[in-house]
Amino acid sequence: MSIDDELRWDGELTVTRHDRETGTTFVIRIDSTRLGPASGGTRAAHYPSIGHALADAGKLSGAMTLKMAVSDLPMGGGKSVIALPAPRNRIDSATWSRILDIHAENIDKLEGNYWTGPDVNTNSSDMDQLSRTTKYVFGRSVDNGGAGSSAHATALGVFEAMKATARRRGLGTLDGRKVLVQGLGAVGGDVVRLAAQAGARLLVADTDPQRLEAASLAGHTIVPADEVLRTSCDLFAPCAMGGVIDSAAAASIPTLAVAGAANNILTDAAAGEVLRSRGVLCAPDFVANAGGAFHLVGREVLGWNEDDVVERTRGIGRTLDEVYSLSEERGITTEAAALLLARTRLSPASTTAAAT
Ligand code: NAD
Ligand code: PPY
Repeated sequence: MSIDDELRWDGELTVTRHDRETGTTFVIRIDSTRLGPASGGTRAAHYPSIGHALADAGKLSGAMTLKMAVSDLPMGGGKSVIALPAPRNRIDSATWSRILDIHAENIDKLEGNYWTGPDVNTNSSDMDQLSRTTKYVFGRSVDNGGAGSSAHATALGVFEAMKATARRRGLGTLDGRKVLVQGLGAVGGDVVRLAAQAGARLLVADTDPQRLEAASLAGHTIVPADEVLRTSCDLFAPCAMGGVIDSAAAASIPTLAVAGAANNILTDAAAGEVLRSRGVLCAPDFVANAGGAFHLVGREVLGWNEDDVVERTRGIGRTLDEVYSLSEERGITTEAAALLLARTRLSPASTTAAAT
């Protein structure tokens, strides 16, 4: 993955900064401000190279543009990646605090063209700290005047996506269906709870033994993390990381449907084509996981209350129905159909953009 290739990205802006003292590289990518200020969370991770960090920020910010557009939210797409010198759990609190302060300075210099929020390895208390330096932050803790964690809303939206996808695939309700959830974190843990309440038989995988133990105590079946793509189920819900289904996995994964929280579940369009050719119905992630965006932007920009967030998040099932109908009518993948819907709103002729 070369930096030259990654810098030939055609989004609106890439900002990078390196902090020698902590060995951290900061990336902010603004993919689009067509519908409003760019927005998307801050992800902190240890990457193999700066090229990988740039690539991740680029793909994630593109997904945010599509998520905002398809969800009819007046925001653009952006994302921050903090490339750490070591995995997050090996960064001490003083170092982490310095990293957050530098990140906040970078965001502030963008003067509101980019608004951040929580993502993998950042949470509401990190947003609280960022907000001491910059105001362009969603998802501060409720005590600190913010909307708090977006995970519940995201999980509710994913649950709606699972139900709509199972129904459209001819599986009926989730009752009695085998649902495999990969990742039992803030979102996946809640998805498991909702699916179990709906009568699903849960198979679960995580790399964290404590999370597995809790799931086992709750009566769910544990699947080893490296067996996930070979485990038979009715519906697979990736709720850990992106890039889980490439063309090879798409050709063999023993499931009838896919709907999860992770951003960029498919590595590329070809993986979507392979799933389609096998009749595996896949919910585009930027539609399915928009509940968090409804929560953060709805509460902090649009003045919604919790009921409004729930109502809009439940609408994810209807948006997916629209996507699935379009995909059937045009004979295209569900991802391509969702892109069409998003791009209609992003097109210069659309009158729904904030700028018009
Ligand atoms: P999290 O960090 O709380 O949980 C992730 C879980 O996945 C952890 O329990 C981790 O141990 C597990 N995991 C990591 N690698 C794994 C592997 N190889 N196999 C199985 N489990 C593995 O994160 P989260 O907030 O629950 O988010 C989950 C996903 O949903 C992320 O990809 C995130 O980008 C996406 N997402 C989250 C939100 C939100 O509101 N939190 C919104 C949109 C999208
Ligand atoms: C995501 O949904 O992937 C996020 O990054 C969360 C988010 C959503 C909207 C604004 C800021 C962060």
